[in-house]
Amino acid sequence: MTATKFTPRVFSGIKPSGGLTLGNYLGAIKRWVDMQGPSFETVYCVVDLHAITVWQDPKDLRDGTREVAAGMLASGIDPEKSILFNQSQVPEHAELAWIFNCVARVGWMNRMTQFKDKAGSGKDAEKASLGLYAYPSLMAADILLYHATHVPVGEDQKQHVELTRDIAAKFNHDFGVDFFPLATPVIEGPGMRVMNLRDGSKKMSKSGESDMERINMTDDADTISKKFKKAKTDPEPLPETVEGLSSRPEAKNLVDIYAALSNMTAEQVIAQYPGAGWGTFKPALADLAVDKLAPISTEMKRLMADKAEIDRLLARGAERAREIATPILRQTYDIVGLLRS
Ligand code: AQP
Repeated sequence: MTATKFTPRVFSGIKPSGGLTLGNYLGAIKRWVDMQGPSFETVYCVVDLHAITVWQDPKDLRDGTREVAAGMLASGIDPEKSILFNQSQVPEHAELAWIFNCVARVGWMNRMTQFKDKAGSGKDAEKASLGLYAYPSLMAADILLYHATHVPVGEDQKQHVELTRDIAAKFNHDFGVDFFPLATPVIEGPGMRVMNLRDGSKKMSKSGESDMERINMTDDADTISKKFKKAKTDPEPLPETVEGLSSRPEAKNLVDIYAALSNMTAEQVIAQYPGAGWGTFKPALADLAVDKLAPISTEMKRLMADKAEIDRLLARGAERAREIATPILRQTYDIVGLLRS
């Protein structure tokens, strides 16, 4: 089955498990903004039910939900062009996730690398929540509840979108229907895997241990400059060609960040700074990042000052989301044979 009989529709989300990072911006939000337009219906979600798969302080969770929504709005998500809401206000997500828990196989979940990364192994993994283990099934529900055909995500989420396709295919096969589309992951460009500034082998995360390892969307200009200045690199200057970045993860990361922020390719960045030392490149990168992020963080602060307005926008977005989600869940119940009397 192809996705062609379905309305071209984009779904993607971000967990409010901390402040937004440059990784979330380049890997997700920046591209979500670009996908708004006549080619797709766009549905964007603050996935608070995913956040609680690890402990969240309730007040921080509420604030974080509003902050992530403010970050999306400040970056250019237009609540008129897109449906923007928080997941828990559309209970159909959790209901469809239960059905998918009964479709997905334990063996599939056991292969998910993000669970292994987050839960550790052995006794540590046993202490992880059942929700963290089942997370990919909820993510499949998020996507398929809207019959989404395209899912723009960072590279770390590729495996979960592939699992979503497996769940859709198994559901369709088990019930002999052509009901759920096989959604396509949209993963392209140099910002798809922004790495930790202190360790180029790990991705930049909101919940990483040290604040110095990430750029937060709310960091001020001095903090951004300091973090790039202290970012780990090797002693060599930038190479003359992009091939020279292989086996140099930290250097590659800084070049990729520059490329993603300036809408250039890594090749173009290297052509602009061939053989440059870090004393030249790091300040140029910091200036570029400040230039791009400062207007967003200023707008985020303005939006965050009016919580009632953010809440109003999210409630309106949830109403619009339910207009799509409710009939799809009802049809799913009918297909499965759950009686609606
Ligand atoms: N470092 C990254 N590079 C590129 N894309 C990234 N994304 C996250 N980190 C990077 C993309 O951002 C979207 C939302 O991700 P999420 O917040 O739902 O979950 P996550 O991937 O688990 O993000 P974090 O920052 O690592 O959160 P914590 O630390 O709380 O687990 C996704 O499209 C993701 O690919």
